[in-house]
Amino acid sequence: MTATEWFRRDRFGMFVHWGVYSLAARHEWVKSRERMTDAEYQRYVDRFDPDLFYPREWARSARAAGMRYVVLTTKHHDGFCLWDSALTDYTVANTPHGRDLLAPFVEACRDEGLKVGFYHSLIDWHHPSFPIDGIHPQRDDEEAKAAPRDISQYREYLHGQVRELLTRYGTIDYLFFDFSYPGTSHTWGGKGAEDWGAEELLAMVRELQPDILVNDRAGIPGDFVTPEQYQPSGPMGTAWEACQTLNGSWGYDRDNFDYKSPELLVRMLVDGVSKDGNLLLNVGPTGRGQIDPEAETRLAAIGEWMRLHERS
Ligand code: FUL
Repeated sequence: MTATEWFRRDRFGMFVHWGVYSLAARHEWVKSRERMTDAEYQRYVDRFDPDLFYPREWARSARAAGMRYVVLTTKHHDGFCLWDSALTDYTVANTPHGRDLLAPFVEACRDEGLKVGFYHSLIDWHHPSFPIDGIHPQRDDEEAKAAPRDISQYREYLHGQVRELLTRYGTIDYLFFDFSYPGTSHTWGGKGAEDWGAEELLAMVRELQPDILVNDRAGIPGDFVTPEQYQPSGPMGTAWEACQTLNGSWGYDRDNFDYKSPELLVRMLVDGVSKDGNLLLNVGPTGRGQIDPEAETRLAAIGEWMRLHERS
């Protein structure tokens, strides 16, 4: 079975947005939204100690909901890494938790028979060479803006980190690069694919993981496209996967109770499948590592619907 075949057969995956922003508990963009400096944001890094991180429970919840793959944020826009990268100190190794989070995640998924996906942000609000654009937390800091920033140094870092991710954890089935929409991430006048070195990056990815599926957000075509928070009106002429939130936020957002109903979530899944697409449904575990009850309830309800309607 080719990679695209499993993807089209499996149809339903779990997206997991999890990082130090989960401790802030008010959206994964909190650093940008509140224009925090690195020093201000450090309070979350210094307190990151997820004592309720049981990836087997995530995997079991995914499996029971009828999901067949799980995609975890290795690094979101804040630049914080969930693995002990040799290329930066800005990692989980330098938190009270002190150890890699990806290995237990990957192992738990495999044990539950789930395919393993990594999300990796192309944007990086911590790396000193990443340009300060209109969404960067330091966008009002004239001194920071005046300092020279050489995107080629960041590009090297990006490639090196992706190499680490694809060589340390065995087979990785899926990679979601995020993101490069002109006019948003590129308000510094960047060139998208060229900035990321997308052609070389993708060639390296395919060399290291020949069967991997890669999305299209590095600015060049990939294996599937990723409509975000909307359902396309029909088949897209290529493999596609809508990514959807439970409550409008990807990262844990404690005071946001604007949840979609289980009925709506099932409809989204059916809608996507009827149009030859997938659904990647997001959960945002708490800073302690737990999928909160609001999310669990919805996953369980979807699982119940699956159980009632499956044919074997
Ligand atoms: C977006 C990001 O900016 C969001 O935070 C989230 O990760 C979503 C899946 O992609 O472009």
